[in-house]
Amino acid sequence: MSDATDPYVLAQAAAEALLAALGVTRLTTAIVLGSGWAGGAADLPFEAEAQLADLPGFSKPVVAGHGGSVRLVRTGSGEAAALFNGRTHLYEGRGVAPVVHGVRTSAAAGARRLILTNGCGSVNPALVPGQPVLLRDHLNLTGATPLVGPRFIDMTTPYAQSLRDLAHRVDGTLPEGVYAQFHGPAYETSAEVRMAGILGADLVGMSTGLECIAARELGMDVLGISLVTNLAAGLAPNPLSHAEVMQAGNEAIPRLGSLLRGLLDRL
Ligand code: 8IG
Repeated sequence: MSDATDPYVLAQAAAEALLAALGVTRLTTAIVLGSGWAGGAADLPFEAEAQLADLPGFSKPVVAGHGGSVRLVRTGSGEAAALFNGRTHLYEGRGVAPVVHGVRTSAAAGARRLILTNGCGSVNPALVPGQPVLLRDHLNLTGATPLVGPRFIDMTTPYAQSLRDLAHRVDGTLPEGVYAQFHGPAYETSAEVRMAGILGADLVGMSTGLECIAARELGMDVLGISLVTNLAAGLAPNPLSHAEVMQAGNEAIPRLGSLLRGLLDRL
């Protein structure tokens, strides 16, 4: 593979551009905001902002409600954290490398921890719309992987216990669940939702798992938090709509805001 197309080399170039745009020399933390999370993060004070489309290897997100910027925010101990508003999804058809480019860029910029958030459907009737859920594990049902070649990384504990403990200290009521990543963009059939439940999933979505794999390869500690925005297909009386997803996000804004603030404060 030539340097020009090596995703790790591209991430290094993007990291240099990102650090220059944000005016810092390194990051310690990256946070990716998924569907429904932007409102919760809107009030976090930030010191600088860059447009993703201006950085090597990034393109503008295509979904309404998925922004295209990255902000510099501070942890409680004053460390630099990059807050990515929006992500590239596998269903956009650009391949896996663009899906994990933000993760690799963050790692190349020094980040050792990654907080991945998403909006998702619930397969578990106890997890209702508006509920944030910590990921305990995931099922990668995409048939894809960001890793190429003999990169036999350990995935026994994809989501760091230390970061889950931290999140439980922020909010002692947070449940944990297993997230199944589907390729999308179609939502699941009722049979696929039943399948996911039988396989051990509590949540279904279209992100996060592949990014977690890319982060683990680079030694990052990962925290995954899903916002349940809808009951998975077949569990609700009405068909799924993107409007319902946005509405659940809007109603959860205060809770997601204090969760993000509480996590950052403790880092
Ligand atoms: I937001 O019900 C959101 N994203 N696969 N299924 C899948 N992805 C989702 C869902 C859902 N809700």
